[in-house]
This record gives sequence, structure tokens and C-alpha cells, in this order.
Amino acid sequence: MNGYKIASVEALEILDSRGNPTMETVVTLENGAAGVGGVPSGASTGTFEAVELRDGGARYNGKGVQRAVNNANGPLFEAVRGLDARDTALVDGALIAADGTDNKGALGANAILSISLAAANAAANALHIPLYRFLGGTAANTLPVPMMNIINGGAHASNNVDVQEFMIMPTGAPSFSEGLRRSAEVFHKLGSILKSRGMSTGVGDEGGYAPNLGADEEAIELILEAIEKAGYKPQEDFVLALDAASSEWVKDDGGYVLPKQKKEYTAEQLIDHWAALAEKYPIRSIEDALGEEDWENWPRLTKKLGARVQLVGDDLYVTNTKRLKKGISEHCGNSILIKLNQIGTLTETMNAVKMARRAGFTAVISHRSGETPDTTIADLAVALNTAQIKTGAPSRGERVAKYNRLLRIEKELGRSALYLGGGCFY
Ligand code: 2PG
Ligand code: MG
Repeated sequence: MNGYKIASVEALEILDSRGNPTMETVVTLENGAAGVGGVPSGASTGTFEAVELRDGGARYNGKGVQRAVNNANGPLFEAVRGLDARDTALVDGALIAADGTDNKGALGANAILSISLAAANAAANALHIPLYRFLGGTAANTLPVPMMNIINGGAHASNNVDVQEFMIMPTGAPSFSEGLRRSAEVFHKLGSILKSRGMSTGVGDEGGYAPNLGADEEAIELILEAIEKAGYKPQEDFVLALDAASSEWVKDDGGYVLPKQKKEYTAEQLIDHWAALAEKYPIRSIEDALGEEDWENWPRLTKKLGARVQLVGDDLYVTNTKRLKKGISEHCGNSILIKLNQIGTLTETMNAVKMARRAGFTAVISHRSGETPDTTIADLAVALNTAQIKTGAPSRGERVAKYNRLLRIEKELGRSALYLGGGCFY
């Protein structure tokens, strides 16, 4: 008897960090070992993401996931029953085949991902090794530089800020834990600056502050002030990263309009705008600087800024190797955002990172704006040595859970833990 075979799948409808339903699944093996997988959910979702199956109707305003739960407990369980959970590609292949569609729209990417994650966790538990070791083998030792979102705007906050995320990266720190400490200090300093000016210190979906501002640039100025007041030097100790999430800004004619400030840009003007910001401020990374369908202008952006700025494709690539392949050959950016639920299985997610690497692209492992306490992405970042992770502010339990998991991993790795700091971009 092979004790690593999948014996049962039990899916449950739970709530995410926004109070919307999502899924949590427990996979149990014949030897009794079990693993859990929790599925996140986005707000500024890309059009080309795998399908998150929702029930519709009145229950939970249409967002229930009972159908996805039934699919996990029924046909998807039948597809993986008796498979060796140590063989992640085998399990994921069976899940993909059971669904049979390109976008996992038949049984739901949420149902599929919850089993994919739970099976890997069950295998790691059965083998008595941590998940990062199970997924990454002996090479897994790199603690990621946090890309920490401390001012929230766009679809993640009800303020008047259009750029979705203003992030700090502790690239000058000697270790992950030191970088996390410095970042948390800057976060608190920013809070006291906002408070002293009578601005809101309420937080958005990812735990960053969400004040109303005169212009988006003011967010950058405030953050630089907070870095300095906390005793650190911009550029040397911290660089900045933005997620424009500009697919939310695209107009019917292909131009752009900021939904809150109502400011209009042509693609060319928007590229010039990013170039000017990156010239003026220590901005080292910009995500979704252009829209998910703007294949024509992404190469122009890359040409203009790619040598000095990490240009990350999130909605553009949706963790999908087909889209990434096209983007690599057409020089669209130089980095990919990696979100498990955009594609739906661990195997496909890891394949996207592999493809990015071969092309000299960086890969940033990311949470979603709707999260659970699941910490798989922390292990995944270490397993794949991606050296960067985006997982929100050091506030809100579902964000902090990932940072705390990384602290534990760092401790466990001891002297073999590697932190690349500014080297994370290469
Ligand atoms: C993003 C993500 C995570 P959402 O755009 O990068 O920060 O947001 O999960 O809402 O897509
Ligand atoms: Mg994004």
C-alpha cells in the first residue's frame, strides 16, 4: 500500500478578508497525513484570469461558492482519489483534465486550486518536511524582499487615489527580518504623519493607509518623508514600487482615464508620466503601467524604462504561460506577477516562474486583495527563490500571517537563509 495516496477531499465555504465567500479544502492521505488549502480572491481581476466559480442568486449577493465546493467534493475528488500526493504535477494534471476547459470554467479554478494546494501541503506533512522544501528541494533558501503596500488606492480603497498600490522595498536591509522590521517602522511613521495632519489612518483592503490626497504623487512624498523620519535613506535603504493596475483605467478608444481624478492620458502620455515619476523618485518597479490588452504600447514602455525599472505584468500575464510567451517575444515588460488563483494549480504557477526565468524576467509572488490566513505563498517564494513577495502592509491578520511564516522560515533556515536586498531585481 502506498500511504501517500489521496484518500479524501473535504471542501468548505469560508469567508475571505473582505467578508466574501471563498473555499478551504482539506486533503487527507491514506497514511492519515492531511493538508489544507485556502483560496484568495482579487478585486482588480484581469479579464484573462482562470474562472472563479460563483453561485449567483441572492445568497451572499451572488458570491457564494457552494457549486465550487460541490465540485471539489464530487468530480474533482473522483479525479484525484488514489493518486500519489507527492507527485504534484500528476495531481494537478488530473484536476486540469477533469475540468477540461482552457480557463477552468467548468469546475472552477477556486475548487481546483484548493485541492492543488491542500494536496501539496498534505504531501509535505506526510514527508515531515516544510512546504518550501517539498516544492523547492535543497535549493530553496531565498527569503524574499517584501514589496510592502503601505498606501492603498484604486479598487482597494474608497479614497480618491487612482494608483492602486504604493509600496516600499527594504532593499538595503541585511536580512528578511531586519527588512520587515524597518518596513514596519516606516509604516508606523507614516501613520503618525497622517494623524498629525488630520488625515485618515483607516486602512484599505491590503492593510495600507487609504487617505484622500491632493494628487497621487503626494502619496510618494508622504512615504519618502516617513522613510526619512524613521531614520532611513530613500534609494539606499528603501526603493519604491507602484502597482497602477491601469487595466482599470482603459477607455473604449484605447486611451486611459483615471477613474477617480478623471484625468485623461494617451498611452504615450502615460508612458511619459511613468518615466517622469521614475526620474524624480526612487521608483524601482511599476506593475501594470499599461492595460492588459495594450500589446502595442508595452514594448514602447519597455524600451523607454526597462533598463532601470522593473516592469511587472499582472493583469497582462495572469500567471499564464501562453500570455507570458507572447509578452516575452514581444518585449512586454521584464517581470511577471505570480498569483496562484489566476491560473489555478501549483504546477502551472511554477511553470510560469520557470518560463519567466529562462527569459531573464523576474517573478514576484503575490497575494490577492481578498485573502485567507493561508501562508502557501510565503513558502512558494522561498521554494522558487523568486526573491520578491507582494503581500500587503504589516497590518490585517491575513497579510501578517505571510510575513510571520517567512520569519519562521528564516529562523529554520538559519545560516543558509539568503536575502538578496537590491540584488532581487536581477
Ligand atoms: C494586484 C492584486 C494584489 P487584486 O492587482 O496586484 O495586490 O490586487 O487581488 O485585487 O487583483
Ligand atoms: Mg496588480
